[in-house]
Amino acid sequence: MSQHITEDIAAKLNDTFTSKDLVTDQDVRWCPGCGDYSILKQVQTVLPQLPGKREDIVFISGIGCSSRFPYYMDTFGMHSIHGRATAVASGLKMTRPELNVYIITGDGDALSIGGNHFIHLLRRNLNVNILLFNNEIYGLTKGQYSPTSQEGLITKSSPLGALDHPFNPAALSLGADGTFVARSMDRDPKHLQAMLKRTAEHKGTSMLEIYQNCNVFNDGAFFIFTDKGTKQQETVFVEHGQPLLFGENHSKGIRLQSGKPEVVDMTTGEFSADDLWIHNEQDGYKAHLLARLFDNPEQEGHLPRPFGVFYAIDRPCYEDAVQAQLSVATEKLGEPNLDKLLSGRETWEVR
Ligand SMILES: Cc1ncc(C[n+]2csc(CCOP(=O)(O)OP(=O)(O)O)c2C)c(N)n1
Ligand code: SF4
Repeated sequence: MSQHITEDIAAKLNDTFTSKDLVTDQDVRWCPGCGDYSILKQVQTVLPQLPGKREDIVFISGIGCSSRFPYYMDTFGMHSIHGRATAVASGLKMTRPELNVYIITGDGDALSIGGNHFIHLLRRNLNVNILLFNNEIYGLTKGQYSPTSQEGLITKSSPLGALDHPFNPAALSLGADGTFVARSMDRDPKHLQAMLKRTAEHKGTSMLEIYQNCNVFNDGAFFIFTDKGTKQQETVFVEHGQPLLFGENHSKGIRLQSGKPEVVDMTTGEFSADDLWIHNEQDGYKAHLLARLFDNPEQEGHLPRPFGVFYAIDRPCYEDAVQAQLSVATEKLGEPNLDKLLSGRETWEVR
């Protein structure tokens, strides 16, 4: 009886934790004012609200300022190698599918040196969460341009302006057949928390791109989307089943005319919500269109930048398929026997 009580209490303790339990004793080494602080705070706020034990959470990162994240989370974690958090997380998830695995990566880490691993993880659809901190710069190595830097950006490695055409991480993820693609920002804690919850709930690879201000090497890259003065005009927050409305008091809408997005004025009475593009997270074609609303916000006639869950569909996860295949093979051939395999009929002698 007393043993039962102890076990019950232990189970309860394991299941219950607060944000404070996730804070480590490490000195946080990000620059004061870095957007990473907000992301850390929102993750620490959201995780205790989700099902699952703290002991089952693992944060795996690559290399970069953002990749210091596991040091600041009192969970299991690993600061791995540049661009390879995806590979390490895949291996872990294959062998311990019950774990709740997060990949923390930067735009340089994920899309430059880790680009190949990134797309293959999305196509395989392992059940892991990617938090891609996009600051459009290499922060840790002191300000070289990255694969998401805007054309013409003056950096230490592009003193005359970057010539590269930038990646659009959401479009890239959809192109790699990702099953969950979303975007949020460091300076909107409420939205970021909501997106973190959706990311965690999705079974399959979730890719959450988070616009993150690097106030030292690329300050203000996203201010047009985050500042009170411009945010309403420059962003559209998409929600499943809801029309695409934006601007002050939802004064503007987006409709699709022959498959092309077009901004309409909602104040004249000419258009109602029924005329607008209704967001459907399961519509892959429209998700691609949404991800492509990626104009330069400085240009005349540009479309607002979308935030929210662009796409969320179910597709079997890789680790489940592997387990199923192993079960069939074991049923057919019996339990694997490594000794037998090694001492099979074909032998070699090394002299
Ligand atoms: C194999 C290898 N190549 C290059 C580097 C140098 N390096 C360290 S972090 C980094 C880029 C990090 O940029 P990003 O992923 O955008 O992260 P941030 O620091 O901006 O968070 C580079 C190139 C390295 N550590 N290892
Ligand atoms: S260099 Fe930029 S990304 Fe890195 S900690 Fe400083 S502000 Fe943050």
